[in-house]
Amino acid sequence: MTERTKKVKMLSPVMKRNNMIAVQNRKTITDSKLLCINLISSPGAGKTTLLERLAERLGGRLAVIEGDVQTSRDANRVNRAGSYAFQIETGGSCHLDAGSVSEALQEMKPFRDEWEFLVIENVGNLICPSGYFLGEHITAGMLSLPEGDDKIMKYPALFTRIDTLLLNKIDLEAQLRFDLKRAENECRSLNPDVSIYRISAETSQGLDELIRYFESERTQVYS
Ligand SMILES: Nc1nc2c(ncn2[C@@H]2O[C@H](COP(=O)(O)OP(=O)(O)OP(=O)(O)O)[C@@H](O)[C@H]2O)c(=O)[nH]1
Ligand SMILES: [Mg+2]
Repeated sequence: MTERTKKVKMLSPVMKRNNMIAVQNRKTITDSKLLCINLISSPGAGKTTLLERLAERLGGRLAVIEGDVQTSRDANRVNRAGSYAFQIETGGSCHLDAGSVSEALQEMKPFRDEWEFLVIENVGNLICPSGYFLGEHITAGMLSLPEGDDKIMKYPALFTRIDTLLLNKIDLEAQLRFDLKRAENECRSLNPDVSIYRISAETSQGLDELIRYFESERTQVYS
């Protein structure tokens, strides 16, 4: 037996257990008619800044689970911007799994009636979070322009899996050599059904359209 074969055998029960808990998470989330989005990007792409802008607009309609290795800084930022946020500190793990989200959901109970959207900000990383289903309705991958337009093909596991690509920091387009069409075409070549939004969490460009998309997805899920 090769090392590679052994590794697959060891991982398989872990993923099976993760997926079983994720299905329970989905039930908890849908029982309260929340639309859940798992937001994944590299560190610093702008996930929390986007959540701050969404919190300013959605206020009590938005609940957030923050995943970080350490500190409650991101949950504090979202709270200050006007929405509920629960912080998970993974203590070293480079991604959230369904079990940690399940524990967070239990701590968050009772859910507030006004909540419509639950965004889970995953730990900043383009590799590890892509393997773990958390129970979300939408898996969103964010790529920010300063990271470079070549990243989609370099991290295909994530960009193949996502439902939605958020190209953030569009306000910096003039200063950077980032070919938006290249990134979009490469993502569509991996993932033909992906929906793509060009946004700036800094200036709020594109956020009205993004919120309309989340609202329409929620209506579709619960109609
Ligand atoms: N110019 C510009 N800067 C942005 C934008 N969005 C975020 N930033 C900046 O990018 C930096 C990182 O933003 P965060 O929102 O903390 O990034 P993050 O993805 O939450 O980072 P981690 O939680 O550490 O993974 C901050 O200095 C933000 O002000 C944007 O749309 N345009
Ligand atoms: Mg953050």
